[in-house]
Amino acid sequence: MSEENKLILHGTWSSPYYKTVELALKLKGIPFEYVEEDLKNKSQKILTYNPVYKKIPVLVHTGKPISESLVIVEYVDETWKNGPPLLPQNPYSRAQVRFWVSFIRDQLYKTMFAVIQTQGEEQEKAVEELLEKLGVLEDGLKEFFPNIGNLSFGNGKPISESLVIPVLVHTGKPISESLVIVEYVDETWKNGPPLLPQNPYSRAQVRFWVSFIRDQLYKTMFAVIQTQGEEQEKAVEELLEKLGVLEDGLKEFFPNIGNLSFGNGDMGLLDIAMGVVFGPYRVQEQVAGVKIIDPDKTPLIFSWLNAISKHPVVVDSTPPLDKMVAMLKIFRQNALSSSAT
Ligand SMILES: N[C@@H](CCC(=O)N[C@@H](CS)C(=O)NCC(=O)O)C(=O)O
Repeated sequence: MSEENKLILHGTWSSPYYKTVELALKLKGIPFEYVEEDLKNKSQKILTYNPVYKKIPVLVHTGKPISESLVIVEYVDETWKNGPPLLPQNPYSRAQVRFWVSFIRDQLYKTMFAVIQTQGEEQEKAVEELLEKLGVLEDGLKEFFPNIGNLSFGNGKPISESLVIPVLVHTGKPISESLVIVEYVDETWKNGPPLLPQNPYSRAQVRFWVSFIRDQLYKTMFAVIQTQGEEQEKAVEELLEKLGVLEDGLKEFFPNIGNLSFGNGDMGLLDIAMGVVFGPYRVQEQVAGVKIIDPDKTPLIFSWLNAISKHPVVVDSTPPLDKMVAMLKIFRQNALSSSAT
């Protein structure tokens, strides 16, 4: 392998997330160098390559690191077009694969671990929950992958997702999960402006930061609105810390985000993910009675949110301010009174 095409995978043999990437690379026939990491004593490389989560797997391609197993798999599929595809070509089938992969990861993994980590009555409950979720998966497979007994492409060829194992209705076919829908829209309508960049590494960065915003920021923002006193102070502190992590990531990967994530005034998936929760941050600050977006501490995020709020599509679809304030006040009040009882 030439130096500039060097591919290094950092992992731990027992990790399902590492296995996801290992299988994807092997199925595509891509040679790589493997570095086993000791998670109890993480190497400096992991801390540098994945400063946000400090987790494996990390794939390093031509010196550039990519984190998060499913982001890596999509990157691999988009970069090496020669080997067998890891996702089907048809946008609707791709949406189904992404939907069920996220169901497996968000619902099944956790419940499976709960079964292993418990005993007695607690374990019985976990088993019941797992069986119920497996039933949901079984029904989904019956509908969307009836030939999965012959793997998910139905042709006997293994692909990684079969191993790792709002609703949009288009031509009568439903698609669920907001981020799955956005990728479907981008792949189906090619005429309008793209929602993801074309370059696979930039796409991986967008997917990584979208999942950070969704998994880390949304929850903490809601915690700020739903709490008060000391509990709220803690939530604000956590949110500011996470916004700092995002600010650093933006500085490195999207330095022109003050002019939106494409850098040219166009909005894409990353701007949508941030805009839907943090777009009305002034309303949230007013209702929660705290300051969240500080132009001194997080100047890029501040200018980014301003650009999002001025985009004509956003201006057109933003509800009246007083309506948002009233709705959020009720939301906060309900949360505070239910936590008081
Ligand atoms: N969402 C991540 C999860 C990765 C993950 O949880 N990795 C674990 C090993 S299984 C890890 O590195 N843990 C170290 C830590 O939490 O400090 C992915 O899909 O890659």
